[in-house]
Amino acid sequence: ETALFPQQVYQIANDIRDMKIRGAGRIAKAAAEALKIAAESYKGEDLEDFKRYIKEAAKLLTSTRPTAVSLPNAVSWVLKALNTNVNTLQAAREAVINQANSFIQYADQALRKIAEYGEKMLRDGDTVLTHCNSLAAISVIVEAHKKGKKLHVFATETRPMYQGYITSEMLLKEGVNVTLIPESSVRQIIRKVDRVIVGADTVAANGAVVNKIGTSLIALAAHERAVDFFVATETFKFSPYTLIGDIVPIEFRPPSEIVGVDFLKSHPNLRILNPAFDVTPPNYITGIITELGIIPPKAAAIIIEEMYGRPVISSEILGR
Ligand code: RUB
Repeated sequence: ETALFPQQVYQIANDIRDMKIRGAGRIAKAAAEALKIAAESYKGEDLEDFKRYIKEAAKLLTSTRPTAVSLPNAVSWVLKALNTNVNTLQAAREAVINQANSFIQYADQALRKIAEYGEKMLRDGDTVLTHCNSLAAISVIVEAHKKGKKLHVFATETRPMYQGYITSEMLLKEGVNVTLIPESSVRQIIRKVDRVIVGADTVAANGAVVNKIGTSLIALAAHERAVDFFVATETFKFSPYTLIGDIVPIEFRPPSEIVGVDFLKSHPNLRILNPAFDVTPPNYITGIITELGIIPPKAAAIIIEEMYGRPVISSEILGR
């Protein structure tokens, strides 16, 4: 059987699943890129077949990881190309490629805006704590550093996959002072911290933020000492699905990420849970830094409505 998609498309899907490509923003951009590659290398000659093919590629990509809503949002953005009035294969192919490019461009611009707005939340001399590896959070820190603010950053290791190493390297490369800490030390370290800034995988309509496991414990520790807790995120991580009552699915990853295979084998009755994300309630969040401005978490539903429109209710139901 011959493969439906070019090898590169499967490669991107696998790299997202295996976390070689990771972080909600990067996953979204990679998915848009994959749809573009799929469109470019479509070999058939039929418009309807092309539409099915692109939707199949969309399904492959969104099935890779469940939690970050940036993934289905990016894919929907590109699939809009098929809803517009495209009557020929050539037009449909071009529309998909254009939509993919526009998403990637939007994502890059959004990060620059987030850096520009978020930078103002950090003051000269601040000690900042961040968790996991978020490009949005890092761009804020780096922008403040470039503006000449002297910062010190605590980066959590982020067990079990140690994304804190990536964060530390990125910040060191930009000349920012970094101290790596285990996340279990956060309640001890928080007394030295002026601001917490993290990224998001999904923002729910009620303003709750889903991010790397451990984020909500950090928020709790920050709340206890009234330390400002910011979330930096593009609006394509806001979930339109939560506005109509859907729950954000939390990804559980394999036990082998937590313990060695030998230990697992020698304790067959030991159960291991490895949730990859948790939920931070809105009242623990000072502000959400987006490319549209810095909003209180309670305004999340307004952003969702602005981006995706209100859920449609037929006039019949409304009785008008
Ligand atoms: C990554 C993670 C990041 C967000 C935001 O989890 O939780 O904080 O995705 O990142 P994982 P960004 O490593 O499991 O993908 O701001 O880069 O989108």
